[in-house]
Amino acid sequence: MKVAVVGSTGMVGQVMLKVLEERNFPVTELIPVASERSIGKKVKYKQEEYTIVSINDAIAAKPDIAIFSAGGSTSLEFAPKFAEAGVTVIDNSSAWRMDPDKKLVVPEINAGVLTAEDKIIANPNCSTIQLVMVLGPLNKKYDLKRVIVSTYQSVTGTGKAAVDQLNSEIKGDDTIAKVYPYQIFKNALPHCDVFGDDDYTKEEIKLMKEPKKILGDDTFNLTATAVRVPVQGGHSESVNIEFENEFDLDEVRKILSETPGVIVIDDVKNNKYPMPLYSEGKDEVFVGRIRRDLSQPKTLNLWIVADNLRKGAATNAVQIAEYLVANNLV
Ligand code: 11C
Repeated sequence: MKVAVVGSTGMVGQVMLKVLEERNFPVTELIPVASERSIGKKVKYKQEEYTIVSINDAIAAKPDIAIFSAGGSTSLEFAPKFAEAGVTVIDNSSAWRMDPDKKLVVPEINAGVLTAEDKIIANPNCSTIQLVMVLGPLNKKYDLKRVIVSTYQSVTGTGKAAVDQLNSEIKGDDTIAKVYPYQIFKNALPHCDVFGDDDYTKEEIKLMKEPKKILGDDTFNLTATAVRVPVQGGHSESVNIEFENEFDLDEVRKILSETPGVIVIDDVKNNKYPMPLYSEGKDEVFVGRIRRDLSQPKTLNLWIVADNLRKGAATNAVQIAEYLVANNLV
């Protein structure tokens, strides 16, 4: 496969290259793409250096697959141009996710919706991916009624400048330009992405809409509060799930343990539960603190953690590419 990585110098782009390499994706030619100022620079892939090219040169090179992580406006402008050239685009931005003609895919949950006709495929938001990895199998068994999710999101979700802000604040250096409206070190900001007219942030709206599309089910209600915390390893989520049907806690643990890509860490007597520090660099979604909501029947509380740059972005995109290759859809 000839593979273009658009946004190859960004935080997610760099992890894309790492994940393609680690998973031994059948890359016959790598075409790294980045903004004007990076053209001509090199990126490393499998011990070799590849020269960064312009996005138009990448289209002219006609890759089989282009994995985009370059922001919504680049995706809106260029994904259709790649698609017209016959390239299958896997797009990590929010540009196409809710477009009714585009598939929004978490392979373990809904890869079956993909066909060879899908030329622009959307990769969901990071906090959505880890949520649906848990909601999907439980919905099948118990039927979701209402979900309340509160997130604790890593600064890596905002990008390198946010990581730099946190690290500067830890060192007591206050001279760096701030990405967030407030200090993030020693703080928690109930503010991920921008606020809309409805007083929800864009991140919260993504969390409320994307799971229904991925699960192909809009019969349940979902509400979200997204919070940025001074953490780097991954996003965490406290999730309250009300089902239509009664559940058994041991069965819930069994279902989740048997879900590919999910690891249950739930042994509170020994202080074992998922944490972002230990999810960093891992491809799985970790779930723990699985317990009944004592305030009402048929309701579960749990805690989900995943590396937002891996399963939340790069790994999920590469898994989509793997599925396309394995099923001759590209
Ligand atoms: C965050 N979830 O942590 C965001 C980053 O729509 O793909 C990814 C934004 C997106 O701020």
